[in-house]
Amino acid sequence: MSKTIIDAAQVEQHNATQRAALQADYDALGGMLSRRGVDIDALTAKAQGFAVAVPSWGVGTGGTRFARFPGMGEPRDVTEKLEDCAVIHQLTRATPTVSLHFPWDKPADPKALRQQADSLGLGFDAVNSNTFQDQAGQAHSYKYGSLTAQSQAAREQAVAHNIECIELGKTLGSKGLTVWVGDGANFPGQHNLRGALERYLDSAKGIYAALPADWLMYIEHKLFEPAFYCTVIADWGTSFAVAQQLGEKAKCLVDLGHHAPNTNIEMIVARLAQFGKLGGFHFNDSKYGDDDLDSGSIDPFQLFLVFNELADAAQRDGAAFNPAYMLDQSHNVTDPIESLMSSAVEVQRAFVQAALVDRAALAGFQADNDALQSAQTLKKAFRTDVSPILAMARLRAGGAIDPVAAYRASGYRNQVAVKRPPKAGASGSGIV
Ligand code: PSV
Ligand code: MN
Repeated sequence: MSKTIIDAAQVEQHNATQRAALQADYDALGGMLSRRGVDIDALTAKAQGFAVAVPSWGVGTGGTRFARFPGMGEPRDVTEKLEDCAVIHQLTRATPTVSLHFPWDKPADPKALRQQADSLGLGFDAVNSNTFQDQAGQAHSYKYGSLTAQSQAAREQAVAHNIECIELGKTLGSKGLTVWVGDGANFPGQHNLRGALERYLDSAKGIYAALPADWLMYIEHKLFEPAFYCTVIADWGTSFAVAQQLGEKAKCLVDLGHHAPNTNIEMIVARLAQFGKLGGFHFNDSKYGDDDLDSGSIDPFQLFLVFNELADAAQRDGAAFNPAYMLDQSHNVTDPIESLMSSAVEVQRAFVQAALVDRAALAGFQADNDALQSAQTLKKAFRTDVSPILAMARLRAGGAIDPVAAYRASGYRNQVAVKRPPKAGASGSGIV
């Protein structure tokens, strides 16, 4: 039995105050769904099987390019980050893994970190490399790129860092490496567009060669920022071409914020799934660009449509279809634990709503060219308030009926604020 950070009796006390109301809501929804031929308990069991990884960097206040306003009791190192991640999983029961970012989270003793995670009932999802920043004492700067740099020494250093991430990940029990580079150009003519991608491919092959047999390499694309004229891996087409060139263990990672506004992301998801290259997601939401807002906070319908494609792919491809679900958010005005819990629940909500789509009816309407009823079939699932299913899934798995309320009632933030005094000079800018 893993250790709980918040006293289990406190969570139980919170649940006791809401249990009867939840049961009434659950029974009402169950009756409504049974008239649609849906067994609510089967759906709740499905919800219990859902999991999304928490980004270690999400439990601190991210900040923007302009400033960072730290919150109380922020984790000061990776062990404290794991404690916060354990709280998120304890209350939501939907986040059993953590995605680490190196060198931000480089542990002094990787084995000890794995033991800490084990004792908290956590595991590790994909590890992330960082060649978008220079680290203290680094021999070669990434100012003009990393995997695509003109400097061979900088490229080799970036490849070596990714291989080091794989080695750390192996000790931690991770099974994947996510590679995102900010490489690109700010001026037309600054890069030879083809030459930069050739250098990327050459470097990426060096990383790919170091992947263990049961690992995946996730290639994450991003439209712009920090490069503002062109980014080397800017879109899913480039990501797909790279993944094809590298081989079976290379797949594409879709960060929802890394597209132009109004891009049809669900179609990108469908395309990548069709050709066996959908590796996974960084879930978040956005209004303008890579805003890293809480999942489902701006466009929950888009999130649902993404999961609708995932449900379709799962039905077609069965167990072989198993993309990695991760959050990637930056919190500036909320308690990061509350935001991450809410986001995990929103992603799980989209997953359950997509499971409610009557796929046979939809296929029939599509075959009849009945556009209106096809759209209504999706809307019917999307409009169903599955909150009681999500709450019951948490309750049955030992979590909190209302994670944010239980978290606030626990006083966790105030307790860690005492244990974790702010570091001098901890404000400033940047996501770190
Ligand atoms: C880049 O914007 C990104 O989405 C990548 O996943 C990074 O690893 C992450 O954000 C953290 O900066
Ligand atoms: Mn990302």
